[in-house]
Amino acid sequence: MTHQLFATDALLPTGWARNVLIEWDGAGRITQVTPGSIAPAGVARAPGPLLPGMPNLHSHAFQRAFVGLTEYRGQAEDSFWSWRNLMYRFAARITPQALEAIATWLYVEMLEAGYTSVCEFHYVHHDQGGTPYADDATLSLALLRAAQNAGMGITLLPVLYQTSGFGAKPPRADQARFIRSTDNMLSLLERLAPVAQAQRAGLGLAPHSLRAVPPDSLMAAAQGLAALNPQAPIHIHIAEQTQEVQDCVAWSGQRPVQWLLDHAPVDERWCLVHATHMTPQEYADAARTGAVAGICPTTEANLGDGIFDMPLWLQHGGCWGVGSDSHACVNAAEELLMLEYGQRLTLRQRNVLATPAQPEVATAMTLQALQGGAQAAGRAIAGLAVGQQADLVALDAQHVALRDLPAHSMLSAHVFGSHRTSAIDSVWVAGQRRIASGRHALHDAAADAFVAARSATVAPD
Ligand code: NGQ
Ligand code: ZN
Repeated sequence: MTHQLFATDALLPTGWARNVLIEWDGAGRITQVTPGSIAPAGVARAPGPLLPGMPNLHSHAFQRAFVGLTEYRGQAEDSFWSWRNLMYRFAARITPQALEAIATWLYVEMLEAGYTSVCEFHYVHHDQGGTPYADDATLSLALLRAAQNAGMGITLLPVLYQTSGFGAKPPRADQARFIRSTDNMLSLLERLAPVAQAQRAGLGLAPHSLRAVPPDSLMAAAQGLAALNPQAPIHIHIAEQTQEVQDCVAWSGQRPVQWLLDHAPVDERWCLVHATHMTPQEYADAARTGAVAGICPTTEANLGDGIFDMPLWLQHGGCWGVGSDSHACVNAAEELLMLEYGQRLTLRQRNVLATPAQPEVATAMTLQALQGGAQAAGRAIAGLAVGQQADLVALDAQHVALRDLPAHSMLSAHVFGSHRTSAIDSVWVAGQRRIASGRHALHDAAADAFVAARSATVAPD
């Protein structure tokens, strides 16, 4: 059966087009995109500009539950590392039920905010004592169920975590829930593969970082994954903090990105999350591999990481996408805003990420983040084109912030306007409408379950 949607303005991979008829099949795959059409009688019409759904390329779902609870000074100089100690305390308390409730609400929020797919970088594997659950895949399955419940597209990336620092330092006690051997990880992936396939989820692997995965394990895991699926995505945290760059140099004589490029088969399957601290040579070499730079602007700001040099990355032809990571903010538009503002503040310029083809910054960023996000997800979610999944976001052209503006300015107003109410009206994932009039059908129930799960998780011992 064919489904149709007509949009007066739609953002196609090549830019804005008028009077676009989009058609998709029963599996939610786009079969036709026809600009310059005449709306068929009775066809469903988008209530405003139609955008491609944005992939969120980096999420640790459980972290949504303690937003607001680490924003106080705990020592003379707080840092990423002091935040991490607090974060581990929450990670230690998560139960399977709480994780499912937190992730379900998070994915509802994401859908309402314009994300249609998420890469879940999932590392809390075992029970609170660090013992595997009777079903070793318990927490992975909780995340897949949450995505299924919310109707969110997902690429699950179970995380390999083995050490607490470079040079195979043994894990800390508060990392016990994360630890798996490489063989055990590959068995988990085999166990998850049919489940993921049944819900059309992607499945890949995330070696957590060079701090957490020794070289032998990294190579064995990458080989094992390729044997299961040669196209499967591989995501890694790479150079987020200057401390880890220094530690990597002390260990190997090389910086993390340089080390990774010299020792691992980095290519288009890879997503380098927080490649924040690179030399100009590393920018050039990493971009050339075709790997995606995973940028998490609001989390990187929240954690005091640093600013990615996007003009330099683009100059070398690098691709990129955005993630909401710790979920200090869950809003695709605000991630783009923060990214552009970081560049403006650094360079003291305006409209830094505009391109000659797309002078409107919000349009240029949306299309680029879409391509990189889809590549990192390893799924056919690269926008309004035949063969891609019908992941669609319709803005509300009657929203006061948008009304009577040209379509491309509506997207700019949406991204740069920070309105009190969202200008997103409808969202479809694989052709199924999940958001109508700005709301998900599970909004209230999922919010209540989230609040209960948060209270149970953050309650003092
Ligand atoms: C994470 N988050 O895995 O949740 C990490 C903190 C680490 C970010 N890197 C843990 N933003 O890097 O050791
Ligand atoms: Zn992360």
